[in-house]
Amino acid sequence: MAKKPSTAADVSRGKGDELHQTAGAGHPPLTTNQGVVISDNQNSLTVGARGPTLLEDFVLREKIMHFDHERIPERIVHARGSAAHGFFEVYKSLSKFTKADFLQRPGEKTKVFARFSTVAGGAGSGDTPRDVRGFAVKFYTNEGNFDLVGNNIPVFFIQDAIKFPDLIHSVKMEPDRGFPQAASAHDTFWDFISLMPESIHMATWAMSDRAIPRSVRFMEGFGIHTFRLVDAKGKSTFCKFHWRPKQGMQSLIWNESVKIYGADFDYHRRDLWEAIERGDYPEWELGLQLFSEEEANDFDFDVLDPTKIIPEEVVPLTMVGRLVLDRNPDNFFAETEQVAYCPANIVPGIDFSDDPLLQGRLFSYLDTQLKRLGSPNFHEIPINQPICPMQNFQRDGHMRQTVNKGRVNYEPNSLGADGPRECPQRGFTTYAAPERDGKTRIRPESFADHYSQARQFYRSQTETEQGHIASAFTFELSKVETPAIRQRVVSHLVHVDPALARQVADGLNITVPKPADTAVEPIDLPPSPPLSIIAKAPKSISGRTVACLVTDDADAGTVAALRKAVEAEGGVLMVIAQKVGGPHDAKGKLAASPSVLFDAVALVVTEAGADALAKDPDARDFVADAWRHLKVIGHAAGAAPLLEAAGISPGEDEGVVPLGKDGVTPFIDAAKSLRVWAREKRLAG
Ligand code: HDE
Repeated sequence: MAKKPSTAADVSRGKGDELHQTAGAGHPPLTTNQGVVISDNQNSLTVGARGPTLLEDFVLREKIMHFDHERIPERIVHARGSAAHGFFEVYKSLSKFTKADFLQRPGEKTKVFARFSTVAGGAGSGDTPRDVRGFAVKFYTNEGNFDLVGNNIPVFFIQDAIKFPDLIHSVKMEPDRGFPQAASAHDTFWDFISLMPESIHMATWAMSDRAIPRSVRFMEGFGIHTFRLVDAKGKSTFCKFHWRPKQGMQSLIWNESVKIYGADFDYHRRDLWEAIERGDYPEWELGLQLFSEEEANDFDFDVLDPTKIIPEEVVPLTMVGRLVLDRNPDNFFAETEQVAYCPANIVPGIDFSDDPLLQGRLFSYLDTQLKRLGSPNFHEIPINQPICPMQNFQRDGHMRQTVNKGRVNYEPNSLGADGPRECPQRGFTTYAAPERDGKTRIRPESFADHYSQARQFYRSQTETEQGHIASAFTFELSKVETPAIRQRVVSHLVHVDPALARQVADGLNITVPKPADTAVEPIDLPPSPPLSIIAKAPKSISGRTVACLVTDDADAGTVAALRKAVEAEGGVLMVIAQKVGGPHDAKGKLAASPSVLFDAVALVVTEAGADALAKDPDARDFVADAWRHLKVIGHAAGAAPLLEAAGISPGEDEGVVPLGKDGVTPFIDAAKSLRVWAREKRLAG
């Protein structure tokens, strides 16, 4: 029998291994990329000990060459991101709506890789600026990869893909000065927004607390565009995708997010990583809004317009499955950086709509991967490979990994008897939507109402959230230097809500300008409570972190009781002291663990300890920030001097809770509210 020829991989792992003596203590030998064992990884090859370095040092040259090319171009948008592996489990068969195979059998799990990102900042920017967040999920189905590449806000700034480069140019750092990084609070962004009334709806969302999430675990996700589901008979149903976090939604307070930017640049990345490491797997439910073309025709907005939502009161969500993230990446670059999402990656049973923003995206993502990953073979990178069989006659190109065998690399052919062939029954067929009109460059009339849904969003918020939107507009516009831009933005806000416009104008010390011209008069739509974060806030500390500030002489029993109670609720307790270690095994050093990093704080200190801490500015900031950021503060009886040093009296409001005769339960119960919103009004004076 003829011997099977060895592959390149066989050879490298074969005989050579015997020659590669291990480097001692069980370590395999260090080698070059050609497999040559390296004898010295500390010194270059030189002429004598103090002489010049030799060009023939292939070990040095290979290592430096590889290092020089370690960076690839970062994503032009969504450059900063964090990701995790997991699975999607479908609850019930969706065969009534789609033939997509992974949605047919209840309980079936499909592997996924999800990446969350900011939009504007570079790859090295921080996690907490005010920004939209990307929410991209790659489903490795047995019919190919399906990518749902969405955001945490259900609408977008623009209606047509042709405006995307303009939008992104305007929000990124200004081209002459190279700042600000990762911030929309500057002239070019607001100049663009003020001249694009279609962006006002999304701008109102971006100024809401949705744009400063507490972590990616606590945000919703949306596919934004209308898609189609197509069943086995070819019937199409329109569909919008929603992700709902099981952890509940939670956002930061603006001042807190500013401080976290300094205290922990990687706040969201760390949070996702640590939650998965400790087995607290984040989970989202997938909800679908399903509706027919006839229903769509009856809505008072166009479902192809990506600046519009469909309120849940109009089309409720059907929950169809869950996404669980249960494994961190093994290698950030190989997986998180090299993953290539693409809205054009769909599987039979899912199809596009004519949303002009979606249509433009179908071109962009494939194109950008060529630049970013440098080769048309990026589908061969493990994180991008489908798990189902994949074969065609595409060949060659930069860094081709597959060793295709045989002489047939074309189709039709008669020489490759077992080669792949097209498959009319199983293959992807595009839904045959009737195309109606001639070629044109025109914005449909049905896309013309830019304000009614912005008003609906604003009026669906609690008073607290409305206040945050007004403050965010005021903050951002105060950073704008050109008065005419401020005026123009406020002239749009008059249509959103006159009171909002008044508040922002007052904050900017200008008079309310006359309303912007409109193509269509906005109308009053009924408020939609699910658009508010606070209205559907969870009452839970599950997945949250409680800080316990101690001094060495603190009561160990109280610390233990706190730990037990927090953990029983699914939370994490972090002990903090002026020095790490010590009698309470503190994991956080006070100066490096400001209260902005935690969801609630407990001051377990004696009176003498509190007296000492009251003299420490870090301790005073710790308490004062917790107070300012509306956190629940639990305190032992002895903590009074520390509270007072931070300007708070024990029992000052319902969020300052004694850890006393009733034990720790009242504190835990109060902490479940996550914020004492009523305090915000009192703080405003
Ligand atoms: Fe993207 N977008 N986008 N986008 N987008 C990219 O693709 C683009 C849009 C979104 O974690 C790029 O691989 C155009 C809407 C996410 O890797 C690029 C338009 C939504 C991610 C691109 C849009 C998104 C991207 C850059 C207007 C929400 C990160 C790198 C027509 C539904 C995916 C890359 C990840 C990334 C183009 C608008 C979401 C340049 C042209 C709307 C979550 O191809």
